[in-house]
Amino acid sequence: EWGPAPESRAEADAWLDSHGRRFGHYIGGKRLAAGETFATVNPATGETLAEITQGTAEDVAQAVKAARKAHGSWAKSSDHDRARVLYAIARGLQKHARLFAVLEVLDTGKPIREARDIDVAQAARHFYHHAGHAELRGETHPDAEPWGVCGQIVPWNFPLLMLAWKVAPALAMGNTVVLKPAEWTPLTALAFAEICDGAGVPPGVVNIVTGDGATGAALVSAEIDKLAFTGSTEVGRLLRRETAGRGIGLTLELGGKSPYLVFEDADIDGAVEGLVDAIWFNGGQVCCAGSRLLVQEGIAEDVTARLRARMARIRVGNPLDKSVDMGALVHTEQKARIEAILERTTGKIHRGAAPDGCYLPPVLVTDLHSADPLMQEEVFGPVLAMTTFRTPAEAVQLANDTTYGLAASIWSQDIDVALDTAPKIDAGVVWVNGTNMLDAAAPFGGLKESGFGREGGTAGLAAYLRPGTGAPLKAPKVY
Ligand code: TXE
Repeated sequence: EWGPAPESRAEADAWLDSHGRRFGHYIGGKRLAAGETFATVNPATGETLAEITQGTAEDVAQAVKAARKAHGSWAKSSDHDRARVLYAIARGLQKHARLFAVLEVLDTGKPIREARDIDVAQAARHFYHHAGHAELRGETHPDAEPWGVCGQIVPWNFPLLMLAWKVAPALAMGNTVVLKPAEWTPLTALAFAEICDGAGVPPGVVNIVTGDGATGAALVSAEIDKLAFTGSTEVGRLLRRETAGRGIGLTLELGGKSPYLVFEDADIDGAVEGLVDAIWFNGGQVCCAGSRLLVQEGIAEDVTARLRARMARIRVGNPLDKSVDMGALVHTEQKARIEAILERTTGKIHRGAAPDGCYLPPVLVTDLHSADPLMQEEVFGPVLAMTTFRTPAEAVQLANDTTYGLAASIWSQDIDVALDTAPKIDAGVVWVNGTNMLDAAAPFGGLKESGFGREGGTAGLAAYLRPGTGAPLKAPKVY
């Protein structure tokens, strides 16, 4: 069904039209009338897709109140009942996979293949996974309680998937949520509200308030019990200060400058193919993108040559075209920001090909000094910065020469080299002969300036619970 022709946007357009292309917030199970609005734009075409309501502090307070009201009975509902709702959400996402995938493509510019196979598929997977955990909560966390009302703020690079990362564990553990999507990409969160209705989510358990950073700031200072944020390190730092001393739960998933180490005994073709995924997946707009390539000196020329040949075959263009590897950047502002960084670099720039418009080609920058901004700053675009190392010790030193610590990849055919290097790298996750391997069952999060706390796995569940303060839950029945 998802054949070779460009994916049709008819269903997505019909859905937008059915809302008059104007959206209000989703609060207490109701879609409110639109207030003052801003436009959300398709970066690939420049067209306005819809008008979105700019949430005020009053709107946020109303949503938090609805979430508070819903919390008592949701927290007390049986584990099985919450699991049933989460399974229904997962099935709803799968049933409407095409609508969600195309909406995501229109709003973000990412290629349809990724939206379909990763964003939507993984979002459903997160709800299935956490449905299982909801079912077992009484048994696995008998003494813990949900936090209560969770404020959740997500970025524009994986709008639906980041929503799933946050909403699924929160609901599974008995919390209610107020989620604010990013201002550039609010559409899938708004469509998700309809999945909640269809899945029997009680009114007020999930609330979506749209708006920009000011709306986010209002949510942070509202009467929430826990804050979960994914976004820039700059805002993350601010939020840590802002929430200190309030006794609320906090998880932050921030930026990165992840190293990608290729040792001279590595399978070079494998490592080059891995790089396509590490840095050009979603145009490099990925927090754990392998954006710093560190290659052992003896193979540097060979790696560069094969990488440049591979870059030339990356197809950049219309994100709805199923054969496209890299779509548009999320916004013209991002393109301008990235071009400015490239202008400042002293390195040698190698570019692939890209159409005019809000596109950038795959870019490789070589001959870099470790102090060059490209080796230090998060670009959040399709730009790979490369340098070389001589010894494994130097590789580790370079890998850790960053304020970030989100992820790392090590490529070597020698298990001793790989296992000796991995624990020396300061990163929340280290992949060996692979990259971007993420799963709902595995905890993800950063060290250093990359974040605080974990999402996914049992550590991610724990972040949505606090030690019990009231009467202990009934002990699980022993048969
Ligand atoms: O992030 P922001 P932006 C990095 C990446 C990117 C840069 C800027 O380098 O180029 O950050 O992106 C909301 N209080 N990452 O400007 O501003 C905002 O509305 C509360 C890495 O998009 O952090 C949005 O919903 N909320 C990253 C969300 O925070 C605030 C993903 C993220 O926006 C707020 C995205 C405030 N004061 C960008 N200000 C990753 N780790 O994946 C903004 N927001």
